[in-house]
Amino acid sequence: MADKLTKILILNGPNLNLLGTRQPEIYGSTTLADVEDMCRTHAVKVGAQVSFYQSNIEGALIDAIHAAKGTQDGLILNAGAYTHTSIALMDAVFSVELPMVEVHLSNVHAREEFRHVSYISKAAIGQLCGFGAQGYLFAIDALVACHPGPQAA
Ligand code: CA2
Repeated sequence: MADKLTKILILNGPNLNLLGTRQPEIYGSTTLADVEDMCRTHAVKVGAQVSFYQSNIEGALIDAIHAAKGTQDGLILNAGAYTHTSIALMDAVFSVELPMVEVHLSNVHAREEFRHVSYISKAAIGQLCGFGAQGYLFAIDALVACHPGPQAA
């Protein structure tokens, strides 16, 4: 039973530790701890096992992506502002050859032009944005749907 679970690492980048404390009109009033609780609850329902990592440091996020190879079935990545700048994070995702879903709380395409560019998207199986914290739950569903079960092996 345990090996049927889709193991997902949920990564959050710079400033997302401040979620729920400022700019609620853009990012909502849910804290990162709340988001993690929502993901844990949802994961149990859909057959996933989730773990979490947040860092404000680009290299630390890259190390976490590298460490996911061979231990995780997929990644969910909200790279924060690194989304729009980081070729290094994009390369890290390509290097581990794991399905990755890009998530943003806000609809980045309806915001400033510099947020319309995403290096992360080039390495993603898909992008979810504008759904607030719910986007992480949709991303879990997407990875569970992509993960080949025993019947597909
Ligand atoms: O919408 C998203 O999830 C973003 O990834 C959030 C990033 C932003 O740079 C991206 O363009 C879109 C910013 C995260 C900042 O989070 C804060 C949360 C609360 C208070 C202040 C910042």
